[in-house]
Amino acid sequence: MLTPVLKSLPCVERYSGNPVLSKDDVPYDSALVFNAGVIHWKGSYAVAFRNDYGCTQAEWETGKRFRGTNIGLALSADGIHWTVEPEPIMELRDEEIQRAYDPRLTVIEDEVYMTFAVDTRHGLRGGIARTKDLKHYEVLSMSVPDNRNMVLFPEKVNGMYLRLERPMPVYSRGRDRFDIWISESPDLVYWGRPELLAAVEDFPFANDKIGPGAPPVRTKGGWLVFTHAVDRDDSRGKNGWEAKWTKRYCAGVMLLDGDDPRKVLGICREPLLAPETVYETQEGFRTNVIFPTAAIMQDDGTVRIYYGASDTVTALATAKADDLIEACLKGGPRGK
Ligand code: BMA
Repeated sequence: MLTPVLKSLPCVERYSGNPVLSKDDVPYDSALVFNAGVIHWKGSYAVAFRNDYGCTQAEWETGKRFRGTNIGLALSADGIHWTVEPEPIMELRDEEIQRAYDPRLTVIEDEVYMTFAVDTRHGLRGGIARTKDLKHYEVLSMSVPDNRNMVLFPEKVNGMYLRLERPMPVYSRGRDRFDIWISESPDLVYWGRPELLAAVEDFPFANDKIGPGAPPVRTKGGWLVFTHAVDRDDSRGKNGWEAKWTKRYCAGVMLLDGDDPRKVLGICREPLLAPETVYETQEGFRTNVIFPTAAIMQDDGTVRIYYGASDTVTALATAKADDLIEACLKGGPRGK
């Protein structure tokens, strides 16, 4: 177990059948199936997942590496049991772009959007695309480098689209110290009025970086925002396939004002989910990674939280929205 020992909030329950999606469900070349966007749309659940392919753990140990990354699509009546489409839906690769990954899905005014990270020869960029059928995507915008982990709000606020994003300022903050920003757009193409929303220091269990995880969820208490929050300890050694993996990713949660999402009402000061189970701490490509990428409110006030576990499989946990709101309010707003 990594130190300091971190524990998940008692109000969060992992689904006993985890993982809900893995390479065994995928009918094409697949090794790691994780960091997946999920929506409930037109009466069924849809998941767009990251699929790294072309290398097993045994092959990795002989020096082989993944051949590529694509994005797959699966549909489900219950959000738990999935049928994966026969072919991947997206793979971006050309002279400039190396790969697109970590898709998040959002429905805004009945249109479906995907945000995704893009590795390019000139830096990491955040993309936004629109789809009519979940299978074909029109790219609307790509940020300047280095920016990653973009999520869209499912509603416009004061006529503007809103996004959370995570730029990576490498000169000004000493070492990795990456925070969550909010910005707005009239058309999802031109983005402006950026403002710092929450910083690493606001999450006491992180010392490295935070990032928006799932597109925000509206509740009667405000917007719930699920984040990842990373602590790094360079004395940590082998945690997964690589010789050294020194970071631990927990899930965090914060609450934004329902009318003015630029206002943070509270930040939970403990991890929502810390790596604890076998599939989070023992098995997989990079262990001790919990990377939330989707959250869906159920009719009974429960929130389903989908997350990548160990960069290898997709898992599910649930919590009552009221308990999460209480945990955020207890933590209080961020200090200025
Ligand atoms: C981040 C991203 C995620 C990944 C995480 C842990 O920087 O690359 O896709 O889940 O690292 O490896």
